[in-house]
Amino acid sequence: MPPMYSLSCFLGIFLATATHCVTASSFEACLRPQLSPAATLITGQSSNVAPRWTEYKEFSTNNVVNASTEADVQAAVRCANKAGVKFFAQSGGNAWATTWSLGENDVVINLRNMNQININAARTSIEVGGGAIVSEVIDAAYKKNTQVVTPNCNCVGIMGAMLGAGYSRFMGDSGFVIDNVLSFRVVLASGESVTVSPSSHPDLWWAMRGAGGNFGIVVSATFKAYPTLEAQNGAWVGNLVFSDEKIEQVVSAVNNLKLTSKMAIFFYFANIGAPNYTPIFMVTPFYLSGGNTTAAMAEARRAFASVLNLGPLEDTTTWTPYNEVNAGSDTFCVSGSRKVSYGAGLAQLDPATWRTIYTNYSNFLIDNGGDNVANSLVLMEAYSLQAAEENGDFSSAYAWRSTNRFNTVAIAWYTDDSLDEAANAWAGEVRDNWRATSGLRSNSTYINFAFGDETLEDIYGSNVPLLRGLKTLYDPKNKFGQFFPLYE
Ligand SMILES: Cc1cc2nc3c(=O)[nH]c(=O)nc-3n(C[C@H](O)[C@H](O)[C@H](O)COP(=O)(O)OP(=O)(O)OC[C@H]3O[C@@H](n4cnc5c(N)ncnc54)[C@H](O)[C@@H]3O)c2cc1C
Ligand SMILES: *[C@@H]1O[C@H](CO)[C@@H](O)[C@H](O)[C@H]1NC(C)=O
Ligand SMILES: *[C@@H]1O[C@H](CO)[C@@H](O)[C@H](O)[C@H]1NC(C)=O
Ligand SMILES: *[C@@H]1O[C@H](CO)[C@@H](O)[C@H](O)[C@H]1NC(C)=O
Ligand SMILES: CC(=O)N[C@H]1CO[C@H](CO)[C@@H](O)[C@@H]1O
Repeated sequence: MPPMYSLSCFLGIFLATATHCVTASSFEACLRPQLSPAATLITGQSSNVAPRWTEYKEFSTNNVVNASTEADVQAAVRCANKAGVKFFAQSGGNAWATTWSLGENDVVINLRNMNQININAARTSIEVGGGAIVSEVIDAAYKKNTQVVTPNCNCVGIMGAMLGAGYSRFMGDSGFVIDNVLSFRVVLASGESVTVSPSSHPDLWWAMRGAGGNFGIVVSATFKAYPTLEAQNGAWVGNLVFSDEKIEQVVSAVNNLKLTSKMAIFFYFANIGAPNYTPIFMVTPFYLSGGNTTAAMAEARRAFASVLNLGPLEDTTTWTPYNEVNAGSDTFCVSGSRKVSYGAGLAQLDPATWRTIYTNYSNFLIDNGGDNVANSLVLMEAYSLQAAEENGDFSSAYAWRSTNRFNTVAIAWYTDDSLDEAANAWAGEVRDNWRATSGLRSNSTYINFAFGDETLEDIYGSNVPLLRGLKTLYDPKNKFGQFFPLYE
């Protein structure tokens, strides 16, 4: 083999003439004999896994390992290390940040088929495979009349969300997804597997719950589950459509709303399409109600009276079973297209800022031909942080547990890459607007909502030095270097 080949592989340069790089084929030769019967290694240019949520800055690798067992994941990590190629663990495929540096010869370890779910007899704990997504966990829990704290969109990978914190409308009584995990099995950078829990590798237990992408691959995890009755396994949820004239009043009411443990509230600017592309202003309240009864509905409406009293044009709120609560956001889950997404955390909602954002969003739609960017949207989410705060700011590496009362994201959604510049300009300006009136001392952004250009302090806060120390201990060569890496 000419030395040129291995050098180009090392540099990650794509050579059209080289059918197989030395490093790539040595990865294959190393891994194939070790894979379990149900696992597959897919190589070549058509080997990309199913489209990721966004194609913007999407990576493309020629090696995908469909892992099936913990040993498959260990072997993939060890062989990648041996061959000198980078690897990336994927479960739901939704992360939108632009921090990747994967090349053609690198490896995706696809965990998606490791989606086994076991609920214990008491229905108080659930063991979940490293590639399971939200809908799979909810469907299993619903059948057993129990509830699990999961993200609000069916397509999201449980572990992908959990490693950053995991916001959920069900979190008011029990905290983030990271507050509900009991232990996890992790493959480290060396290929060694360990159990991580409060009593086993407590340093990783702290670090992985907030900065998890830097330390290991979770092959399974056990979470708390909350038994309930079928008739009570659900929530009051729906859409309130407001006239845009009420933006200031509604924003102010949401800002002043005290979110008790059963409550959550989102609002959106979305596009209703041709001919005017006038944005719609929609609010989606959520109340963890005690079933489909008149009394429970009245309790939910009382909790949101300050918003409901502002007179929505449309109100579709209704009791919804647990396994259908996320259905309203299924359109948000659709993969493919370019989705340039800039997020920010806020301590307050400033009505004038939201007016500016509404106007600029409207202009963005019109200036870019409406239909070309039709699914673009602006989103605000507010959760009850009651239980999360009780656990204390230092209980995990997630730095913004009690400071980010609101999480926001502006998403430019389109297919034509000639719109990249306009998309970044618009969504970036929305983020500037949010940051300027956030009420926070720093630009504190939830890792899973961040764009990718943030500083490490924006993401990890004052935990950066401690996390870097642990990174040196567990991953000195920065093998887990694809998602907001603590080292360049
Ligand atoms: C439609 C949509 C809805 C969302 N809703 C919510 C929400 O309600 N609450 C919330 O908190 N966030 C939400 N998010 C953000 C979400 O948490 C992030 O996009 C998250 O990174 C997605 O994880 P994934 O497994 O789907 O994606 P992936 O791209 O597969 O993974 C994300 C990151 O986690 C790593 N990773 C994935 N699985 C593992 C594993 N088993 N072990 C180690 N590393 C792993 C990957 O390497 C990558 O760095 C949403 C995002 C989208 C697109
Ligand atoms: C690999 O797994 C994905 C699911 O993530 C599946 O769609 C694909 O068909 C699998 N490929 C092979 C060759 O098994
Ligand atoms: C809730 O109760 C109302 C009134 O009894 C009924 O019309 C509706 O179908 C019920 N909803 C669900 C999801 O069961
Ligand atoms: C926050 O980000 C804005 C740009 O969006 C920047 O001007 C400002 O200096 C940043 N604030 C801090 C404290 O770094
Ligand atoms: C790009 C764009 O339209 N920006 C505008 C957003 O709104 C503010 C306030 O109205 C204007 O000053 C910006 O020019």
